[in-house]
Amino acid sequence: MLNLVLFGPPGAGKGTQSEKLIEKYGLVHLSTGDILRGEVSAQTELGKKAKALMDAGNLVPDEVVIGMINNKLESNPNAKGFIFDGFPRTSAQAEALDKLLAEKGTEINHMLALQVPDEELIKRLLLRGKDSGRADDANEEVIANRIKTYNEKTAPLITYYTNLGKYTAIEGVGTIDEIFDRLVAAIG
Ligand code: B4P
Repeated sequence: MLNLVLFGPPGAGKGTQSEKLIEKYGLVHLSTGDILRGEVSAQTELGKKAKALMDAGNLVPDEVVIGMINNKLESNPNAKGFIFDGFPRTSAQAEALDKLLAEKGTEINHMLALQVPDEELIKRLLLRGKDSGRADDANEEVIANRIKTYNEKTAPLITYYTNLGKYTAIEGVGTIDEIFDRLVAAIG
């Protein structure tokens, strides 16, 4: 199996590059952001609770996203591998993911971290906010909170994966194809 964590701050291009990686490697795409937005549009109980947190640029509780990932792993028993996009975002999520994969006799192979300066992230997200309908892309204060949350809660996972010998930094500025080529070279 090939299991990849695609990592990076909000707007780094995780969703964009995941689309290309799943096509090349035939992996199952698990985006916690997409799953949560699906729950919000279906107006489920979970979606109603998640909406306010997401709109403000805060993280949804660990137990909620870990449960979602567990369900998706269970419902794809024959997958060639998974691409985790936007997950894990906290140490508790990273530890839970390792445990879930170990129970299935597999593990994360690479954590690929897209590196993009804050000014570029803000520019990309505001641009998408013009027509995405996403409240969390629409104003600079919320974007600033998402970047702050990333720095406080998510960036420490770089140390977690470095200690496991799985971390690779990828330059995340350039054309989408240039960045994709860098990811493919790192996967090897
Ligand atoms: P996500 O959906 O994960 O959102 P993201 O960080 O904005 O996405 P991404 O980095 O994928 O950006 P994209 O490729 O689309 O999370 C949203 C919210 O959900 C979180 O704030 C949180 O509330 C909640 N959530 C999700 N996962 C969670 C978890 N595990 N735990 C707790 N809460 C969780 O790219 C952005 C824009 O840049 C696009 O418009 C794209 O076209 C553009 N772009 C991409 N590559 C480019 C390039 N090379 N050059 C120029 N523009 C580029």
